[in-house]
Amino acid sequence: MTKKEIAADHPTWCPGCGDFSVLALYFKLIEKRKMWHEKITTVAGIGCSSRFPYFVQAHGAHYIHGRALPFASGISLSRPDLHVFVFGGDGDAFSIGGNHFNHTARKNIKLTYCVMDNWVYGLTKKQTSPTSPLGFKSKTDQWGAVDYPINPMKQAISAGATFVARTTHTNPNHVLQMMEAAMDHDGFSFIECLSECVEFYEGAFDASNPRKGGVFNEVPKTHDVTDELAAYKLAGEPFPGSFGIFYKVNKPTKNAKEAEINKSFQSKVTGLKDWQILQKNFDRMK
Ligand SMILES: Cc1ncc(C[n+]2csc(CCOP(=O)(O)OP(=O)(O)O)c2C)c(N)n1
Ligand code: SF4
Ligand SMILES: [Mg+2]
Repeated sequence: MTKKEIAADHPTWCPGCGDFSVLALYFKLIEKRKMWHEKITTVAGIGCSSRFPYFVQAHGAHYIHGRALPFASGISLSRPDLHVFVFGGDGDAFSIGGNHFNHTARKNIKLTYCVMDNWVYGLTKKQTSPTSPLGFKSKTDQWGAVDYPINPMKQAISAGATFVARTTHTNPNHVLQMMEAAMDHDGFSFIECLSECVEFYEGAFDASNPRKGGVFNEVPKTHDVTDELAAYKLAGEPFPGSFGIFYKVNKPTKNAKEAEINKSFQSKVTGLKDWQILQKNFDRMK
């Protein structure tokens, strides 16, 4: 597929929004990997960033706020031939969807979750999000945020995600690199992508952008991506921290485990029609 074939509606984001960059690189990924239309699944919750599936001409769903991951898990478990991509914001992922984030990570469901973190609720016009830094003035914290922000990288690692990476929309090559590596990972792959909200949090990530006088440091080459403690330490660096793959390990996925159960069960029901198998299950539950 080419970008021309895969682009749908014109994105409704504000001019200059970081989310444009993530979408452009998703198109690039699809082009580069020569993915077929019917093999692309793009799922999102609610938020500016979650409007993502509208702009992709392929299968996808703009689902309920914070519930993109359970919906995407169902697709991933029932359609092993698809790669499932989930896009969303920091509010969608870590506020209302915080519990699903932890559980999808620990279950190691094969999908790629890219959180476009802008440190604010953009769609609803500037409320404090779980990643807003202390002191951030918003409509919900007019004197400045008092709650300690969460650290998405630490949270992903401790929840059991098997691929954890960090990137920023101002470095397109790096975003693409992270998306490719995430897609190739057999398990739950999580990317925190800093994506500036130019409307409600302008300049939030300048310190990570060399064009704005900041620094973009890649994860040191000596870093062992299988070392959980080292990954956790990287995640604890003060902003702007490091960018790249913090953690990556191979563990059996829920997909593989369920496929195994299905295979062994199928031998017990050979010759039966689907509805008879279902009936058997209902009878068992009586
Ligand atoms: C159940 C429910 N609660 C609240 C809302 C209102 N709401 C819509 S988007 C959003 C937060 C969006 O923030 P984020 O996920 O960070 O996305 P962004 O717009 O910043 O990309 C909220 C609170 C909703 N749509 N549904
Ligand atoms: S409000 Fe912010 S996050 Fe939403 S489209 Fe505009 S710049 Fe992007
Ligand atoms: Mg946000």
